Amino acid sequence: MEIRKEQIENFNQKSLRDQQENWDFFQNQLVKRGLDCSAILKQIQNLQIAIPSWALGAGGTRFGRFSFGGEPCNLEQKIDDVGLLHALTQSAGAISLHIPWDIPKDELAIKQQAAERGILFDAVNSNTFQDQNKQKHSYKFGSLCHTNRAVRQQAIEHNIEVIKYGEAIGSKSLTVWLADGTSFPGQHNFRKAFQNTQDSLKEIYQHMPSDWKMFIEYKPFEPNFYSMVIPDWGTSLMLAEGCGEKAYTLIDLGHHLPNTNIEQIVSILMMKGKLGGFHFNDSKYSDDDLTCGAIKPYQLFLIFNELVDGMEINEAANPPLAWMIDASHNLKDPLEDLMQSLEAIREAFAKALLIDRAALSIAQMENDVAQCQEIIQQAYRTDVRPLLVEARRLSGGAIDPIGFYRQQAVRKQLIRDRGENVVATGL
Ligand SMILES: [Mn+2]
Repeated sequence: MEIRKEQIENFNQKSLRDQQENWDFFQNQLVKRGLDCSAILKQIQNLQIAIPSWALGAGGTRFGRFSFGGEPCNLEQKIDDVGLLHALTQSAGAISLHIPWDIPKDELAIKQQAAERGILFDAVNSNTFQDQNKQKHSYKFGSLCHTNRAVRQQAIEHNIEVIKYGEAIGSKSLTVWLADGTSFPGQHNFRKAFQNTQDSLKEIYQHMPSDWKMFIEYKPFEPNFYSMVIPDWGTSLMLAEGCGEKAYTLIDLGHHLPNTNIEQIVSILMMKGKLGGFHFNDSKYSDDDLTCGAIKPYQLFLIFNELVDGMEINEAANPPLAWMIDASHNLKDPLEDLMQSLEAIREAFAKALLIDRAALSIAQMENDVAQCQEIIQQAYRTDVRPLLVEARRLSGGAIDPIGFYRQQAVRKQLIRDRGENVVATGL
């Protein structure tokens, strides 16, 4: 289904006056602080977050999966869903494909369908963490790190194939996440596993077009519980540097041990020009894949503080980042959940843009610790919702996307069109 512009405009009518009042009040606050409203508004409008093709259906846990009804069961329907999200929020202008779950069959038609909805193709993701039908060698004991050269070669060739699919649809980057690791001490020779992985990545890297980037994602544990070949940002950075200048580290918020200072990692990687991409989600314990901002919104803001700092101060060093939501939806309607995530990301970004960086720098130089906190929290405590709504409204989106979605009973229509018992591809 498609949402027409007039539908959104009609829906917005009833809250236009309230929004105007809120926006006037907000603008006054910003002017008093000496901030440039129109520049900030533009930055919010320009922030586009990719939706992964595997996040549009119900996610499962290893104990079970509960379907929703109306889930997209092919790539075309997934692009439709992202189109719907983008029409309402004006901030989901990209989709990230997972191969082989979502192989484009008719690339031209897929590209055209996406273009009509204002959707670009973000990074393509390879999958060597499960075995596919008719696959010759198993990844049970690893892929790019495997002790057997033939298994490594098969995994390398899969990644090269993913690059080819990506090229055909206009992607410009490859994300590699490996489940490779061990669950028992002694199972691996750590050095050999690392070296095999480095050599395999180098070979994949050689097959990337010159305007492509490779993102290397890390994770401390799971599915393996004793060691992972790429457990942390340091290892990812070493591998990226070993490959070359087009290889970067990718941070997934859920891929850290509890209480890791992720914002510090962001800061240092950006200083080195080696932060390539970002996967957003939230968690209480580990890789919980919950809605962004649902558990630790202050941490998300502090991360954006460093991202904004890195983008503004260090613009030349670090290339533009690839943003993506990497969450899973076990309880909520995936589309509503994604709208909540998009809004939490925009909120953290907007608040980070309000930080008085010149004053913060002075307070830091003077070691005025209380003042540093005052400056940071002054921005954090600002209610930026009128700004988020205004940016979305000006771009043609809904003042209240979830309100629109519910009023129009979109999920009901999707169930009517696609059926109650359909299951999206993915985990
Ligand atoms: Mn991820």
